[in-house]
Amino acid sequence: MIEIYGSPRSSAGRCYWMLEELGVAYKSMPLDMRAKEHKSPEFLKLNPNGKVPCLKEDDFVIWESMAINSYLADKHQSPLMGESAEERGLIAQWSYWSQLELQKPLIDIFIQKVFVPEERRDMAVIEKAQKAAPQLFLILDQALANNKYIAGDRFTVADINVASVVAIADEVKMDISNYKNIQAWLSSCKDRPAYQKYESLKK
Ligand SMILES: N[C@@H](CCC(=O)N[C@@H](CS)C(=O)NCC(=O)O)C(=O)O
Repeated sequence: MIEIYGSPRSSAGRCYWMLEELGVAYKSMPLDMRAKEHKSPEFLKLNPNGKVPCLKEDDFVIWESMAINSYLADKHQSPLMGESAEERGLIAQWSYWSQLELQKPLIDIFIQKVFVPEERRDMAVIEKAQKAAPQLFLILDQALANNKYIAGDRFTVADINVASVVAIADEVKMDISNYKNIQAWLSSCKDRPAYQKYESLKK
């Protein structure tokens, strides 16, 4: 049985979405982050980084949310993994890009706004991130001008990965409504029953 550590509200969320897309059985293993269960010796044996998500399936353990998603799609021989070397290349390209480029400014703002008390907030960090984000959203918007989905005309694991990073904009109240192609793509992702199931798990 697949065990997924971390709540659907965390970086594990994209893995819950993936599991729902695949329709496979799994067990949710939420950790009490306030009680630092993610730093417990038992959990550090699974993920030495002390972070969620982490997935355990029998004796196999894997961490890093996007690697987990690729593993799941591959293991279950899902077309979401990509059907050609080119499609798989683009899926990797956009997944890496979303974590290494787009997520950085969004998380910088998130940390300042959610974890740093107002009087200690570093406005320079927020301003730098707010300046960097539009260029990145423009790159994504332009890519979606000709493609219905991230890697072409089919929904793939790249859409799960990238949409879950784009969703951070909402959490930090960044207005991205003027990126029309992103909005159209997001709404087709959100129409998916698996996405709706995953959203319901957050409640
Ligand atoms: N790159 C990792 C990031 C994981 C991550 O930062 N998870 C956060 C929760 S959203 C966490 O566990 N933080 C606890 C900590 O850093 O101590 C992934 O995508 O899996």
